Amino acid sequence: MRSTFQFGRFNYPLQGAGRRPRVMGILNVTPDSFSDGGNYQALEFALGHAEAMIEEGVDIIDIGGESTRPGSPPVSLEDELQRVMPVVYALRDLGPAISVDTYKPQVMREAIIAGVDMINDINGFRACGAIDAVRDSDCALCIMHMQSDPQHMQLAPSYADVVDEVVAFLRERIDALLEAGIDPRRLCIDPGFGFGKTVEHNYALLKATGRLIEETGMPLLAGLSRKSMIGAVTGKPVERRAAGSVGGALAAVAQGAIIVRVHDVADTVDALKVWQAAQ
Ligand code: 7PJ
Repeated sequence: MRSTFQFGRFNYPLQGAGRRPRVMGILNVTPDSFSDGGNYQALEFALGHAEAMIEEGVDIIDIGGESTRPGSPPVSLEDELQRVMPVVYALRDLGPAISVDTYKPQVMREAIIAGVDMINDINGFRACGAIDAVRDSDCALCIMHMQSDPQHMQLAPSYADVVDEVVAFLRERIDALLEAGIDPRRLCIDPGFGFGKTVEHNYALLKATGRLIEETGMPLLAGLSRKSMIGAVTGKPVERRAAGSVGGALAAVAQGAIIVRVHDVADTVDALKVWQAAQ
């Protein structure tokens, strides 16, 4: 494993005394059924949520303008930019690192101009123009594995060997980014829990966290917060999955994950402090 993770304005040690797991808080900027759908209301809500996460000790805020839950319809470029960019500009200088969750090259470009520290792409920078959009910057790049696409991925997930196939996919994407001249210190991987995977596939990947890191040589980000893999084990509905999600985050970190992407920032920060104190 290499020694640092270049994260835009930040530089995370991956070895030695400076190494510690980082908490990425999820900030969805999607107008929902109980608001009137107005952008202003969505912005106000998002900024309030971000302030709360900052108070709770979040390291990174991951801003997303498109729901990628199974079966979700895509969002237009214009709508995504109008949702995400005002939030990026409002949060950029408040302390935490800023990540944008997008697979659209034009959103990546705008976010990088605004100075974000990470582009988090559930599509693994496979869109035409995605690699060009991120090449000439110093932001971190999260390469996530997904089988199929958000509208179809949970219909019939199928693998001969899920760990082998995810490793092969991630290696191929890492090579594509490196061939474009991107500094390997900017890259991290993510197995993409819930993205074209059954509960069994998800746990096979979680158990293989150490192998994924070793076989790609990359730091790993784990996003399992409140997902169906947590509900399947606890029997809890999505609004009562915080403790189960903290358990999953600890399992990932104990096997070497450096970033956990979560909804429940305060609980995860506390759990990781105790875990870190026991190392
Ligand atoms: C993930 C993500 C994840 C990364 C979402 C949800 C679905 N980005 N974006 N990893 N999940 N890197 O949060 O339930 O697991 S959206």
